[in-house]
Amino acid sequence: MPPSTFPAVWTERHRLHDPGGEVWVGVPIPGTEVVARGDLIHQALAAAGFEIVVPDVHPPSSLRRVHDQAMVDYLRTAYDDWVAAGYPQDPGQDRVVPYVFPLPQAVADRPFRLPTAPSARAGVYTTDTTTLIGPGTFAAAAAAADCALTAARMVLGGAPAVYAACRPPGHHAGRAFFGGSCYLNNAALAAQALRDGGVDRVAVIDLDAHHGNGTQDIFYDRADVLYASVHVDPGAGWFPHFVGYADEVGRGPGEGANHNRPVAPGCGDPPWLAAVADLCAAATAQRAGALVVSLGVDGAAGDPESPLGISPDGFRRAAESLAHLRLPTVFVQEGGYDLGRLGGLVVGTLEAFAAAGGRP
Ligand code: SP5
Ligand code: ZN
Repeated sequence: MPPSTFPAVWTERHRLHDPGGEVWVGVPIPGTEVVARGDLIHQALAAAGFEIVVPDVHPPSSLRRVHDQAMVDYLRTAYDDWVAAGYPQDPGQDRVVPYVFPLPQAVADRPFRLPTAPSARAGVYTTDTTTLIGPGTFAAAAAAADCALTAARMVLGGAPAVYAACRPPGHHAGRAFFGGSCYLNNAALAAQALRDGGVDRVAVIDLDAHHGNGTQDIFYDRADVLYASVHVDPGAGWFPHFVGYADEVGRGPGEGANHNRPVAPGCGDPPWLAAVADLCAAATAQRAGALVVSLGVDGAAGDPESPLGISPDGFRRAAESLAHLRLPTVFVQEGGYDLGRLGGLVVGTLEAFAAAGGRP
C-alpha cells in the first residue's frame, strides 16, 4: 500500500440499489443518492492507491444486533409485495413509497394492527417519502452493512484504520425506522461489532452534514457507545427536522453519552472545526477504545443537500483531529452529493487521517 492510505472495503453490489428518485413535498424528483456515488468513490480510492477489499457476506441475522427483526423482514420483502399488489401498473409507481403514517398520537393505546394493504404498510417503518425501495434495495443495503462489518472485523484483527465505502448510507436508520436515503445503519453495526469483539467503549463521531437520528436512537440509552455529531441545526429548517438538538444528551445509563453540536447554515470551517474538537474531547473523556467515523462529506461547500460550506481543507483538518485520538478507526461512508467533488473529498479526508498517523 502507498503511504497515506489504508484498506477500503467496497463492493459493486451497491449498484443493485437504484432508488429511482425520491418524493419530496409530494413531487417526484431525481434525488441525489444516486448509483454514480458508489462508483465515483471507488474510482477515487483506486486512483489514490487504496487497497480495495471485497466484503465478507453476513447472514441477515447479523442485522438484529442493532435493528428490529420485523423491520429487517419488511425491508427484505417490501418490494416483492409491492409488485405483487400491482402498483407498478396501477397507479404506475415501481418503487415502494408511503402515503400514510401511523403517528403515535393517532394510534396509541390500542393494539398495533399491521395494515393489510402494502401501500399502507409502506408507512409503518419509514420516517419520510424520500427513501424509496426498489428491486435491489435490500441486497445493496445488506452489502453496505457487509462492508461496515468487514471493516470492523479487520480493525478488531489489528488494522489501525479501515474505510467502508457504504452505499446506501445508514445514519438515519434507527432500531425500528428508516429514512433519509438510509435503510440499515452501517455505522451502528460497525460500532456494535467492535463491542461484540471485546472493545469496552466505542465512540461514534458523525461528520455528515445532517444529524444521525438513527445512530442516536440505537445508542441513546447506552453508556458503552458514545454518539457525537456535528450537523446543520435542525432548528434552522434542516433534515431530520425533529431531532438533533443540543439538549438531547442520552437517557438512563446513556445520559451524558450523546453529544449534538448543531451549527448554523453557512457557518464555514471555524465553528464546524471547533465542534469537531468538542466531539473528539468527548470521545477522549469517555475513554473510548475504538472509533467509528460516520464520514458524510455533504457539509462541503457546493453540496446540493446542505448549506454548511465546509472547505476540503476543513475536512482534512477534521481528519487530523480524529487521527490525534490514536484509536483503531472504522470509517463508514454516509452522505456527499456533489458528484464532481465527492471522490476527492473522501480520499482527501482519508489521506489526511493516514498522514497524521491515525493509528494506535
Ligand atoms: C445520508 C444523508 O445525507 N441523508 C440526507 C437526506 C436529506 N434529505 C432531505 C430532503 C431532501 C430534499 N432535497 C431537496 C434538495 C434541494 N436542493
Ligand atoms: Zn447527510
